Amino acid sequence: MDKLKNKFAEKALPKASEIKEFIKENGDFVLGQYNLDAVFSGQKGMIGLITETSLLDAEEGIRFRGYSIPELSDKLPKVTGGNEPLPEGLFYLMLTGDLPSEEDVHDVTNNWARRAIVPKHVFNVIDAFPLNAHPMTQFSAAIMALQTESEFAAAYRKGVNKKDYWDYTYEDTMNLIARLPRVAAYIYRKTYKFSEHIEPNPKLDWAGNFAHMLGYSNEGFSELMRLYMTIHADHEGGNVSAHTTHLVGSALSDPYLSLSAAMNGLAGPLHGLANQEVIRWVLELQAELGGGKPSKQQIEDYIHKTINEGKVVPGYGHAVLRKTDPRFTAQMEFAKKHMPNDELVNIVWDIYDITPTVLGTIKKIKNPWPNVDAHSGALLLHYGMKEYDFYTVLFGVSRALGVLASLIWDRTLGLPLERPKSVTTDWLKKTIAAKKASA
Ligand code: CMX
Repeated sequence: MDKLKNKFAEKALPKASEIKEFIKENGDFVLGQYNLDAVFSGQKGMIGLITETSLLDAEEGIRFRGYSIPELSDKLPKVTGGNEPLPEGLFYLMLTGDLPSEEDVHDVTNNWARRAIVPKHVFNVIDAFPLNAHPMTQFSAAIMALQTESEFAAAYRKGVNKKDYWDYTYEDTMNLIARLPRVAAYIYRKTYKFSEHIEPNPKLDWAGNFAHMLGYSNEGFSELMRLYMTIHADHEGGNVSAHTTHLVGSALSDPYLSLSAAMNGLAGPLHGLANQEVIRWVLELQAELGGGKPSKQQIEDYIHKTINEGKVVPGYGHAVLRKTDPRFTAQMEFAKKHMPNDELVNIVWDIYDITPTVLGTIKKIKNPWPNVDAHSGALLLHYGMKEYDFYTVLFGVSRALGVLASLIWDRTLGLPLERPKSVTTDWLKKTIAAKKASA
């Protein structure tokens, strides 16, 4: 058993028994009530999921196992000479609940490097797509192609005992995370760089190696990838990609099937695709004005134009958050350090100055503040990654860390098939009418 698996088993198996006892003792505790509005508003705020890896607060933002992003920046190990947290460390923390030592993080890096070989047929599947296939379509399909390697699916077919599900889910998760950067970089180089592929360098950390395979040798870009892969990894359980992983996994679909499904959700413009939409929106604004830096008035006019055309302002708003997303702030801090004079970054900051006030005047919008996607594209463009259709794939590689760590917990806790009740509007009308009549 590898060291992380051993550590996880030591922590999680007793925890699973403890949680079973906790449910037995408190099963009848009432958590809340919901009304018809809640049902028609996408179940916002209804507690219906257990996710151990992170918890979101509307005002404060995300905490991973109790740690905020600034705390993680301070406490998670870094590469020698680096400033950004290593995503390996965040994965360790999300999985075990403990902060990793430098050595723990090193072990995870080596563990993933050992597992990183991608079978040839996966590359063939990617190569079969036309160049105009969206990178997220290619990414989701490539994860499906990787499913031939699922140890969970193979073990299930052989008749594995339920109590060992977590073990095979762990193996699939580790293999999948190890291989995703290679798969994603392959898609990037195939689609945009004439299929001039770059072999992995197993001596590098996971995110550093990803930057290398994408073809970016600037250390600033590697640092950005470490930060990016850390802050996008998890956002509690109800967001579309996390919930999808959990839902599909609840049918005992293996981690490959679950993650591929999640990536199809992440590819939606109200979720992860917003990161490409932000840059598209800013570039269109610039193009409309004939280039250069728009004035604040021009930005304000463009926001109004967007709203009047019945569209959303990408990168702003959130289903849970009611303040500036700390993931936005973390990227802003990075930009202040590495590229304070970058024109596009400064436009993003001007948009941040103006948009909350404008959106704040529209009553129906619950959160006028920026989310994670409002800033990321400008950072990537600064280092020369101009192919914005690829940005959501970067989000997807990172998101795998959180949702798959959660899936291991799902299988450890023996969480059941998810199956909420649905009703028809007719049923609601009849039920409400009957209740009113009897009152
Ligand atoms: N621009 C314009 N209108 C917006 C808006 C925005 N940025 N944010 C919300 N609204 C509108 C909604 O479209 C909705 O309008 P209708 O009632 O006409 O449908 C209304 O305001 C109420 O929405 P809400 O309750 O404030 O927000 P939701 O919880 O329904 O949706 C989100 C949240 C993120 C989908 C929404 O704010 C949005 O579309 N933002 C832009 C897209 C975006 O940045 N998505 C990325 C989110 C982060 C991520 O997952 O990566």
